Amino acid sequence: MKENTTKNKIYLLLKQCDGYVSGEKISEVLGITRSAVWKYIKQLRKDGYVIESATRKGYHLMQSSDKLNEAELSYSLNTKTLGNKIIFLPKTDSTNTEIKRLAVKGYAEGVTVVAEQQTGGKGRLGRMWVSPSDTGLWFSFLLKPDLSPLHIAGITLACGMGVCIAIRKYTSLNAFIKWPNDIIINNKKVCGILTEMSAEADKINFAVVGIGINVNTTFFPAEIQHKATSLFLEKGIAIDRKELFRQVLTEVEKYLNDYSENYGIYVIDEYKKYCATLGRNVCVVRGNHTIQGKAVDIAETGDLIILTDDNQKININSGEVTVQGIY
Ligand code: BT5
Repeated sequence: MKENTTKNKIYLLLKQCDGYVSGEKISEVLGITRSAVWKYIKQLRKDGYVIESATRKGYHLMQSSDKLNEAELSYSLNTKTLGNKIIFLPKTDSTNTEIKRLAVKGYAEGVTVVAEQQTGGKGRLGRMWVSPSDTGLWFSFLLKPDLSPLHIAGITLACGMGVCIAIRKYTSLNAFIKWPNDIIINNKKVCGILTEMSAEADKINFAVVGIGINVNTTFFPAEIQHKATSLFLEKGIAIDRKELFRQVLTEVEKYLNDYSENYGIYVIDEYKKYCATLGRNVCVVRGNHTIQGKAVDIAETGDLIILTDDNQKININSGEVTVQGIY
């Protein structure tokens, strides 16, 4: 951990400086020997950073790597709570599971785990989330909201709103939301959100929100090729994952705060503007029968309201919804 921190500090010193930084200055600022500085420079190069060295001038960071690390992820992050502590893991089973482990250890609200790769990425209802290395953003954060478990759906919707807006602002792509929480572009899924919670009858003990975004993915396994896309595939250029991460946390925090303060009135209104499900024909599986109808509204609770083919309005709060024209 200490090694990592020193390496990150050297990285930040180089990043914040336009030209060369001498080895002497780095060793003075960080209180380490010149040979230790050299050791960390070699490690940074191994991580993919291009760092030039010149006699008597020192070191110059030429090019940032696309590798994720704690220092880069938190660099100029202006959120108050989300990401107040960032833990980066090169590989883990699932960042949601990791956050649950931290919650049990008593970690504070806002702690965020980012993984380069997930070996057991989870979707809802035991489904799998494909999370290969070097391409996506797979992360989760811990919330301790002063809300009843009835509000958990609203929390997910607020997070979906935040991701949708961050993607729009950062990439100018026309992202929409497929209810409840898939972010789609050109009718294909670019992001999924998994919210889990530990709760009592009237109180959420903690909630874990996990967000998976296909950022620079170029290839998907055959079984999801028809429905998955990435920001790279849609935009045609590689996207800076760290900058996108910061934007997503910023927007998500904004919508979450708003949700806690106003119980979703504003969030739901905004959500409706970006919800691709509304106005389309849908099919919902409930137990062993299916309901056909048109998605007409989103309730304040976050439920999807459907006008059935026999003219009844029903609220859907979970279950699989197939949306005509999407997937
Ligand atoms: C979701 O579930 O969409 C929630 C996904 C949440 C993933 C994040 S990553 C960080 C955190 N840690 C975790 O372990 N999970 C969270 P659901 O609506 O059930 O959708 C799952 C379905 O999406 C799968 O059955 C596939 O059909 C499809 N899918 C799997 N991987 C995908 C990918 N990378 N891109 C697009 N679609 C995918």
